[in-house]
Amino acid sequence: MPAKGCKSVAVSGKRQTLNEFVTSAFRGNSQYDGLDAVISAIAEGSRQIHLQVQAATLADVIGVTGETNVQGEIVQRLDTASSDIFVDVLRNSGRVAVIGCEEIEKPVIAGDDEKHSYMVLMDPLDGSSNIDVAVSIGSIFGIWRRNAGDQVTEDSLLRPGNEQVAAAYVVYGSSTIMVIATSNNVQGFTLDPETGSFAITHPDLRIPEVCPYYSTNEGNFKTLDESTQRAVTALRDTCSLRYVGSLVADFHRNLLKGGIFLYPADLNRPGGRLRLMYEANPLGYVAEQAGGAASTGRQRIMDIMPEELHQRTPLILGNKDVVEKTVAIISG
Ligand code: AHM
Ligand code: MG
Repeated sequence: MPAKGCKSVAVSGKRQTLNEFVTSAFRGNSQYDGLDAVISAIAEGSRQIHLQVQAATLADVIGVTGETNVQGEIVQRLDTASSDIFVDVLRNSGRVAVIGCEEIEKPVIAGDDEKHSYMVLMDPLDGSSNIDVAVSIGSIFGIWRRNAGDQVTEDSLLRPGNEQVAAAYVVYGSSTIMVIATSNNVQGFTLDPETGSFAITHPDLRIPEVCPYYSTNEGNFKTLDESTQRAVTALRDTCSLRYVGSLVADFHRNLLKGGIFLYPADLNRPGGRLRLMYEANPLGYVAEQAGGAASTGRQRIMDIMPEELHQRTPLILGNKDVVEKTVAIISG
């Protein structure tokens, strides 16, 4: 209930809801058959996580679990809760055959009859270092179609980003926003906390042609090779720095305002820091469908043939022209 004197704000009004959107965009379209159930499941999981994020300190979900995940990183309680929630809702959608997750070493096989026609790779809680300091965090999803008739195995997920049929992310920030991309189509929805449903607020997103911002961890500058240092120096001359430290929040900011995100390879992380399958591929897909680009500095992210579920990659992501100029300097 709102505090005395505060009016509750219903944001959805007469806007198209996410349910209406997925029903009209995907249902009855054989290319996207069943995708409405997958997206609705993600929306339901995000709604639950939004509530936990809002009440994090009070609900005792902040803190470490005492375990390390498959990346050797400290697992926050909210990481585990988010992973459990999304595995549950995706499994219950009845349309997902297999789930790959940052927090789970092996793929989770959810079903293999022909209705289970999608494969989802996810970072259920991106930006873990920002959980306990009330800074934006998020969830990221790449969605592939399963080859009809193929048996579902642990290797089924090892497919390149260019075969994704959709991708989505959620930012839990000053508001909770879900962005969904399919071929040449990127739509943003905001959660109405009053009703628990998402309503369209950012239709037909395109990354701006201007690129006023760059986002990178400047603290790593001295560990970059010489050509990457030159690329970052060039960005310093033309852009302002904005770095949240949650990939999904940095990317979302750049998608709305114009910008480029870089987590290149460096001396300490020769293979890069971020994960190919559930960070770079999905956000690379969203960027490309919105007119942007994603590269390792040598190769288009979408063209990488994955070798393992949790592999890392350098990532340069955002405004197409500026990504291309940056890649030219790095590889030049
Ligand atoms: P996480 O998925 O465990 O949260 O880690 C990934 C995060 C990204 O969100 C962010 O871009 C990056 O790590 C920040 O790394 P750094 O602290 O080295 O700048
Ligand atoms: Mg992450």
